[in-house]
Amino acid sequence: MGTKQEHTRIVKQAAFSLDFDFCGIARAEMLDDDARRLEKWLSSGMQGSMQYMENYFDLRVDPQKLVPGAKSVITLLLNYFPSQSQNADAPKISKYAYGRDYHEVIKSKLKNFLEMLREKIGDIRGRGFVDSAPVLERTWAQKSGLGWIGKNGNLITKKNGSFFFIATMITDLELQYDDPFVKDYCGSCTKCIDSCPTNAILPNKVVDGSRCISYFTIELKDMLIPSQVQGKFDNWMFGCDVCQDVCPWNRFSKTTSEIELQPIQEVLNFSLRDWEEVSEESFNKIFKNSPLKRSKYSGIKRNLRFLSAEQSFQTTPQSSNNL
Ligand code: B12
Ligand code: SF4
Ligand code: SF4
Repeated sequence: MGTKQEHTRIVKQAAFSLDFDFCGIARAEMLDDDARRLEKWLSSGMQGSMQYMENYFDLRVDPQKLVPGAKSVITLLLNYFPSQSQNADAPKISKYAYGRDYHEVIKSKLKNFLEMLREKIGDIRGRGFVDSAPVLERTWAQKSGLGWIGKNGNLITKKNGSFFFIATMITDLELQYDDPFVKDYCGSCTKCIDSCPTNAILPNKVVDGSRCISYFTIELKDMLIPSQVQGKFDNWMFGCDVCQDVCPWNRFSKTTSEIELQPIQEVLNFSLRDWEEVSEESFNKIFKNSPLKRSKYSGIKRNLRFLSAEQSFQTTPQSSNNL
């Protein structure tokens, strides 16, 4: 077996031994088409107040600028589809946030991944990323053959749908590259576009981040959510899963076996009243390692106020808007 082949086998074996569900590899190269798409997205203001999306444009579209000498981008997927659901009357939380913060879970796996590769292959250079770095993770997943970008903007696997986190490792190791996933299995379906409560899904797989409920409930730091979206949140308090819940490919989701991602009991059991009454001290204690800490107590309270105003809005609808 050639060295490249042998190294590729080691990489994939290490990924599966750490319980990643899928692993694909792409050549580390400049992303020209994505640079154009990203530029258009930014110039249309679709990042809203997520200013970090405007930073490091050059690094975001060129892995060799992010990791000098980079040859390969390894993409790893981790399934987070939970086995249980929330209390039915509770304000809704996106499934990705049921368990422990995935940044922590995946960072520790990436550290072990690199150690395993160094042990078996030698002194390679590698940097692991999940979410917070200037890396176009969905693009790399598609380029590594793991799935296609759906009309809802998410990376969808044909085998198990889209409820996956994406992580990448950029390395100077030369590997065998997987074929990009060229097919698109959305066909004539438009369920996600038709169901998005805030009309954030635009044609050509463009999602306007600044209209997405996930943005309003998690990323927006203002103490007020704009009144234009009042009446549209459908009880989502943290994130939104509508465009994935309606996707026919998510019929094939299977429950995650990752222990760290098992739901925090309060996420499942809290009622609306519990959410309204929880103290800041208890919130910080219960959600210390949860993705909910990104919104902070004040953000969750803001979202609850918005949802409660929304209830009264729905009973007395006012002017319409074009969102
Ligand atoms: C900013 C961000 C957001 C913002 C903006 C969303 C957006 N559309 O960009 C907000 C806060 C709204 C958000 C929401 C969510 N997010 Co988010 N988000 C990110 C982040 C940090 C950057 C995304 C980005 O670069 N956006 C800029 C746009 C232009 O890029 P893009 O959407 O990725 O699109 C690129 C490709 O899809 C490709 N592309 C687009 N069209 C086409 C067409 C073809 C033919 C091809 C080949 C390629 C292609 O080109 C685009 C740019 O070049 C990534 C992590 C990361 N570093 O990548 C996570 C990430 C995309 N989010 C993730 C998740 C889970 C979510 C939510 C589901 C969370 C939730 N339940 O509330 C929602 C889903 C909303 C949606 N429908 O997109 C996951 C996606 C997993 C997956 N299976 O796809 C990621 C990868 C985080 C992770 N590490 O797991 N998110
Ligand atoms: S996450 Fe919700 S608001 Fe955002 S694009 Fe999907 S359906 Fe629309
Ligand atoms: S709901 Fe339909 S159009 Fe949207 S991503 Fe899924 S298959 Fe594609």
